[in-house]
Amino acid sequence: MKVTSAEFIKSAYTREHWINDGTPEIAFLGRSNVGKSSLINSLLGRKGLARTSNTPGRTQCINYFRINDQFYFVDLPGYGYAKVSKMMRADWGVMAEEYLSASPELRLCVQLIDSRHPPTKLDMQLYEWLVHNQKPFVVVATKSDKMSQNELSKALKVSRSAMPLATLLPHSSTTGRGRDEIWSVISESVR
Ligand SMILES: Nc1nc2c(ncn2[C@@H]2O[C@H](COP(=O)(O)OP(=O)(O)OP(=O)(O)O)[C@@H](O)[C@H]2O)c(=O)[nH]1
Ligand SMILES: [Mg+2]
Repeated sequence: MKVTSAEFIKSAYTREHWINDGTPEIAFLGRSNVGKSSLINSLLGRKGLARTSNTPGRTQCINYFRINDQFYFVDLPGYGYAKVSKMMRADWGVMAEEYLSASPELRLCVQLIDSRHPPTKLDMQLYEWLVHNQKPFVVVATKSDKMSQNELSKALKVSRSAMPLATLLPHSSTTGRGRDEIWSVISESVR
């Protein structure tokens, strides 16, 4: 897809601020620091549009980006960051489930996992929730540049067998690997 416009719209901290204007949404979900914001920037070819950081757990709100005046990319907070309180960890599940259930125009969930590791317990919980609730989703294995081709193939095999019902695509925001494949899944979902 050719990105002709990509614009940050807003950060929503509470449910009243979620957008529900009939525009299709693509949501990005994964543990904190897995590379959600980097994937969004890579797909859009805009370096600093979604804020990336070395401090996990930075994004605590839902960020909306309007693409080609056609659909939204929705950057959700990351889960599984050990240093946030137990309370906030429980909140993540509630917020995410609420968002995923309350967004009628949600066309695709992009679940991110770290390509170097097998899916974590929380990754598996999200995957199972998506399958159980019949949400259209694709799994992206991030940071694929951090391994050799051989290591990557082995790691992808492990993740694919843990998530047999998922389409799993490797990506790297440094090399751009996987961008076209991910875009074709996204384009299909908003057609
Ligand atoms: N080498 C490499 N580093 C990456 C890649 N994707 C993300 N990173 C790095 O990983 C760190 C976290 O990336 P973010 O995109 O901020 O992760 P996030 O999931 O948005 O994190 P939160 O918003 O805190 O939940 C940053 O230092 C990125 O530069 C990648 O494909 N390759
Ligand atoms: Mg982020």
